[in-house]
Amino acid sequence: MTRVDDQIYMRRALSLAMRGTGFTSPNPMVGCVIVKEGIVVGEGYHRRWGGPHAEVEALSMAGNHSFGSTVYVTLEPCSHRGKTPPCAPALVERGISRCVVATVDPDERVMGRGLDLLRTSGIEVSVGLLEDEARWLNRGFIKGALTSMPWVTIKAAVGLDGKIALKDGSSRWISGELSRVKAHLLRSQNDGILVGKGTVISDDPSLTVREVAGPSPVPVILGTVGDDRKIRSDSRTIVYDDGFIKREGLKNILLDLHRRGIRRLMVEGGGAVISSFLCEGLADELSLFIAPKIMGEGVSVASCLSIGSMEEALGVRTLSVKRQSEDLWFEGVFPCSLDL
Ligand code: AOF
Ligand code: ZN
Repeated sequence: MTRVDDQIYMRRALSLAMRGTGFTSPNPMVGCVIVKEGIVVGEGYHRRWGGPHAEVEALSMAGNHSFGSTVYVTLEPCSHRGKTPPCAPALVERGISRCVVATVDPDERVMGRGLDLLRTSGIEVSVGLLEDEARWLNRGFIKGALTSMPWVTIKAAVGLDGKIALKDGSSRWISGELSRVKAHLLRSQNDGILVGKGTVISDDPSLTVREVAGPSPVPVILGTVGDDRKIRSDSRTIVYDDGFIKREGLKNILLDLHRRGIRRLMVEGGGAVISSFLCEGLADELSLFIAPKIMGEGVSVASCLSIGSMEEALGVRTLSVKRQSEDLWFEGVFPCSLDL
């Protein structure tokens, strides 16, 4: 049964979870709030991979107030011993009465076992409050658990006529300053950032997060490029050479990136690379900055995608359209994406 205040506390737990953005992967972001007699007695979130889980932080803040309390947690409390002791038994030990969970943990070591343990210990459990928000927040973690591939977001800046570059390849700058800051924020939410060798050769991008605070994702290059490129100065850079791409294909590259701990991957171009992700149905999300400029002849965002008829055009489900100063920012999901 959901109570009136449950939503408020779960929202708080979700906003705590978000503080872990960029630092928890390949673990999920998780937030926890403990409430006793209408008073918040404990709060916590998973701050970084390998660190204490959200519930443990919140329990330690609550002290003895945990007895008889209600616990709000954005992900099912874990039942396994990983790098840290399991949370569900800790909640039982600390005498909580009720546990409100946003969504189950798809990790095969947990998958409902945490909830079972709470229930068999006599704790009232409810699942599904603000579930859509909780699943969306951890879409990389959830897709990873289900498919062993990262969640792929195509990000591009285009003019009004959908071009990502002029005929001669120049693209600096299409979108305005505010959009570029936003793009850096998006980068920091991803564990990896992938570009094709064409982009590395022509633009020499550094692909770092500079405009906002936050970690820089691991650079991933499709194709061989020279050592003089800025991106090569990052020791974490992953390069798939031309032979590997031909032999293994994009899907295996995604499986490999997941093995390396990447749960969210941003694909930043160019047109050929974006087209191949779209062609193979491997893209989940689109984040498009649209600048009020007509660019004329040039490279279109999906330049190598050949569509035979309008019925076959790739539909995108719109999530939001926002204004960023003079630009528009479109966010959507592709039909082949998991239904999160
Ligand atoms: C929770 N609360 O705050 C998190 C959970 O290696 P470990 O010990 O950090 O365990 C990682 C797994 O634990 C991860 O795959 C997911 O199933 C769960 N994460 N669970 O109860 C948390 N971060
Ligand atoms: Zn845990």
